[in-house]
Amino acid sequence: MGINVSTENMEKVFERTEGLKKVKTHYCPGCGHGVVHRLTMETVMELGIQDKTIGIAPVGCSVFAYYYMNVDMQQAAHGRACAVATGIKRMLPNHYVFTYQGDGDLAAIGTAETIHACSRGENITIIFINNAIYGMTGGQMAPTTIEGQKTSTSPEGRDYSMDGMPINMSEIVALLPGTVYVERLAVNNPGRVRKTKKAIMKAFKAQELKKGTSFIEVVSNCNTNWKMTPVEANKWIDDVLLKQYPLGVFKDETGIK
Ligand SMILES: Cc1ncc(C[n+]2csc(CCOP(=O)(O)OP(=O)(O)O)c2C)c(N)n1
Repeated sequence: MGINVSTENMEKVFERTEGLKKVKTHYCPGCGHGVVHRLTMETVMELGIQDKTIGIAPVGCSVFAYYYMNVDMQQAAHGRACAVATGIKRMLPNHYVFTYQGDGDLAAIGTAETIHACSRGENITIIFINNAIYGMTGGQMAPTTIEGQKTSTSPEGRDYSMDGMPINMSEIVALLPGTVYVERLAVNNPGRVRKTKKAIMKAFKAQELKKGTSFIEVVSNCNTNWKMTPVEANKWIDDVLLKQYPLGVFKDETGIK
């Protein structure tokens, strides 16, 4: 039996941004990558900079960011996104250049590139998705995996005495004089999604000011490899993950309100 719903008097509260291509997603149901893709591209469209924006896609689940984001994109090898972004921004200083990277990409193989780009104060925006795991390759332990967290390479749970401790990237890069704006956010509830959008907007605007690097860390989920439902994963972020990764502004010298 069909249900008739009249949409005549309904207010439209959401629309796909033209900054996203009309394609089906490959992300797992519940994954935060798609949300952050949307926020990034809404920002680009609202700023009217679609033809002046260049994104750098990483390896990892977001390797196909260029299938979704309707701007010029360049793929970088594992960990090299900040180095590629540096080169592009220096050649095209009036373009808006951003990297979009997972924690395996940014904080493992790409640690050096990330730290040095931030230390040089490259005028780019780094969007860093921290899901505490290597998502794409089957859920191995990442530098961001927390104590006791079970992964495919730490089936008994991460043991700090054997595996070392997590790397809190925002805290580290905020110490570097080259960064102008560093904030850690999350996308596990609607209020936080809205805050993340504001932060991405500020990070893009900061490129106008040419004062340095903006670093936006987004705590996200990988419910598939965490072996949880999306609802459980969002709760686990609140109950457990954010204790290791507290949200907040670590540095803001942009002067942007
Ligand atoms: C040079 C290089 N080394 C290793 C790999 C294998 N690799 C592909 S994706 C990936 C893990 C990425 O994990 P993360 O950056 O955390 O992103 P996620 O999939 O969780 O979004 C690895 C190790 C690769 N593609 N290229």
